[in-house]
Amino acid sequence: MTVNDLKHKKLVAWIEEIKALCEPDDVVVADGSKEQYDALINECVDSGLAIRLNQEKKPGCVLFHSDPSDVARVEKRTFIASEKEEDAGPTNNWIDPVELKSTLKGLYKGCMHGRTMYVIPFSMGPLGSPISKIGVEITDSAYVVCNMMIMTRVGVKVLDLLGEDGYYVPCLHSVGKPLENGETDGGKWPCAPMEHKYISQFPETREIWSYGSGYGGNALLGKKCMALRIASVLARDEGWLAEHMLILKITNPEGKSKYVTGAFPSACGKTNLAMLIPTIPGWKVETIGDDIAWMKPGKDGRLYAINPEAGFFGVAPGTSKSSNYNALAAASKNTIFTNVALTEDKDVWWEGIGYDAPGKLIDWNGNEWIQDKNNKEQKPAAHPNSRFTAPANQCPCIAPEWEDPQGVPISAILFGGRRPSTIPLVHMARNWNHGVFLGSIVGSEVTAATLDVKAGTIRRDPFAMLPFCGYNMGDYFQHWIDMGKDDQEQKNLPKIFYVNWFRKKDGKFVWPGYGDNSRVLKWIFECCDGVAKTVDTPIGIMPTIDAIDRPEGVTEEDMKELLTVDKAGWLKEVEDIRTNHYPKFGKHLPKELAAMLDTLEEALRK
Ligand code: GTP
Ligand code: SPV
Ligand code: MN
Repeated sequence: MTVNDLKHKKLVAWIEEIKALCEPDDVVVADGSKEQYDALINECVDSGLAIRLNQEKKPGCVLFHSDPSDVARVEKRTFIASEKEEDAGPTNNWIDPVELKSTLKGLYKGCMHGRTMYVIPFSMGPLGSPISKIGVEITDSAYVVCNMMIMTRVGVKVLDLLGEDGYYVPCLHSVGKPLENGETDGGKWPCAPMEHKYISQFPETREIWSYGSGYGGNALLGKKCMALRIASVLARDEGWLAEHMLILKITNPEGKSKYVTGAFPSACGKTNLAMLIPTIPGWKVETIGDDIAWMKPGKDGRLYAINPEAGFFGVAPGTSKSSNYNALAAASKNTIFTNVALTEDKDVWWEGIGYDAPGKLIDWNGNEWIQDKNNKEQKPAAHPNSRFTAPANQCPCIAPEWEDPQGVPISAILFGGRRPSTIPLVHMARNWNHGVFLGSIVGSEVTAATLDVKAGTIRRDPFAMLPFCGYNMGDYFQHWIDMGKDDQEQKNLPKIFYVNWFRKKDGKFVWPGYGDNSRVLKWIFECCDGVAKTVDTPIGIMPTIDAIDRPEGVTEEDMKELLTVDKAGWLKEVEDIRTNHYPKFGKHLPKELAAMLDTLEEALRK
């Protein structure tokens, strides 16, 4: 498809403008067809950028190895370019939009030399749903086009919906590596050096300009840039919520179902929870989404959620038959792998796949790699943030209603992170505002999903949205408070919980996690029905010690540790929030949250 086939005048004008700026060799429109996808993948294979995997073991699958400098989101190079710095708030990087556009135009000038410019019309959310939004990404990366074809709904149907004058969010992307006449990438992943990478959001004009990276959330602009950073701004203005949340459906042995969303920071277990196989008999979990939820109030006062994505961009390491059977099944065909290791028979392997490396591997850097289990210092064969891009409809546990344009009604919202101490396995907020308080204080160990912040350190990541909120985080807290102003007691709004699967003792996880998290989901289910065994504590409502069935290997002693309020630890928490976290927001911090902190401290000191 070419630009001549397009009927949308404004879109055509934008494409011409970008073409004149970036100077590509040619322009191709993504029509969403399998033929086009296959042809693009073939090009990547022929040019040496991708390796076709063993078609018996992994039909329709390929493997890409990125540049070693381009392996995850780059938070220090991510910008919210609002007109006023205050509107970006204390947690975002800010550059004046006029200045940033001028810098970027300098970089974009001629940046697509020797490359094809692709135009990708895409829908976040089921086509035509009242909750969905349309975007158009311009990119010079075939890898990005193929990933977008899995992660979003792409092509002619979207153009039909747009018509001649429909609204779309313009998303501009370049890997930032122009080619000289006759030069090729020579099988090397193209990207720009760190200081030239810019992942820019312009919240007032609702534009995305990304430069210099070809990886994940930096480059697949429908995902974090549009469905979270720009969408969070739209959500604030239009009265809904755009969140970094999984959506699951849970059904009890009597056949009664509820829908639950959960916000955990990157690489903290959303995909795993969304697809878990319960270890308690008779219970069933199905998936609606694994990373992003858009929630809108319905006429009945309940919150209805859709998954704006159409695929999973999931963390590979740690994914095994026993930890996440469903993710493996979803990624068993028609999947793009990035930065995992390659076996001799052209299959994939990664740390935590559930079996030893079968012979000699090629690691994610392209080097020979032989497993040495005695060498604790051995570098991993797969990058810790290596990923699979798999179509959601290939997931065996995808819920039949996952594309319902109306969304699904949410009963519970979970917050959580990786906390080796202090935070118990689960507690429930007393009311909506208390739940917002819990979301606002979430802390977590940083993971490999972020390139430029040291992994392992604990940082506050409110609502798991720290890198994804498109405006002042204090105003975002206020927006959450406002969403609950008429329903504090949560007659219709979801109940809110704080969970922690990551408590450690002697360096080992105390709670087995994964499928056993269903035991906690069961208690949450019972809380929603008002039939759970609960006890009131200074931090909120908790399960009694016998309310949650103990999994194998968890002693009564462990359970006590998981479910006791660590008063000293929580007082340290309060202190940190009071001195380091909340003051950042200044007058933007809702007074309700400051009051919640006082109430918590009083209760802990009693
Ligand atoms: P993003 O895609 O980056 O947003 O990550 P995510 O939140 O979807 O995380 P994911 O489910 O991919 O899990 C990340 C890592 O945490 C994987 O290595 C998992 O094996 C591990 N993990 C997930 N759930 C649990 C759990 O319940 N317990 C423990 N110990 N590890 C878990
Ligand atoms: C995350 O980091 O939260 C992800 C991966 O889901 S990325 O799409 O790269 O943002
Ligand atoms: Mn994520």
